[in-house]
Amino acid sequence: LPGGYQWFYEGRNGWWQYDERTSYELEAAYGTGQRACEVLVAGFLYIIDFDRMVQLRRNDPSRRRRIKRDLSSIPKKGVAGIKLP
Ligand code: V3L
Repeated sequence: LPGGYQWFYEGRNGWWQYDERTSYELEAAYGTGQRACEVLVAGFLYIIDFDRMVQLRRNDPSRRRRIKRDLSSIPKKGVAGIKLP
C-alpha cells in the first residue's frame, strides 16, 4: 500500500496484518471516503466500520475487533492468522 502502510486487526495480545487481497479492498474503500465496507475473510462476512475503526462479524456483531491503518514495520503477530517466525 502507498507509503508503506498496511491494515491490521486486533488479536489477543497484538495486531495481525490483513491478507493482501482484503488489504487492497479496505484501502480502496477507505481511499474513496466510504464510511464502511464489507469483506469476506475465512468464510465469514465482516463489516468494516471506518468511523469506529472496528471490524464486526455481519451475522454476529458482538464479534468485534479493533482495526488500524499503520506502517507495515510495526510489531505484528503475523498475517491473517499465519504467525511470523
Ligand atoms: N482475517 C483473517 N482471519 C480473521 C479475521 C481477518 N480479518 N478476522 C477474524 N478472523 P471473530 P490470537 C484470528 C478469524 O472475530 O491468538 C487470528 O487471525 C480469527 O482469527 O470472532 O487471538 C488468529 O488466527 C478467528 O480465528 O469472527 O491473536 C486467531 O484469531 C476467527 O476468524 C487467534 O489470534 C473468528 O474471529
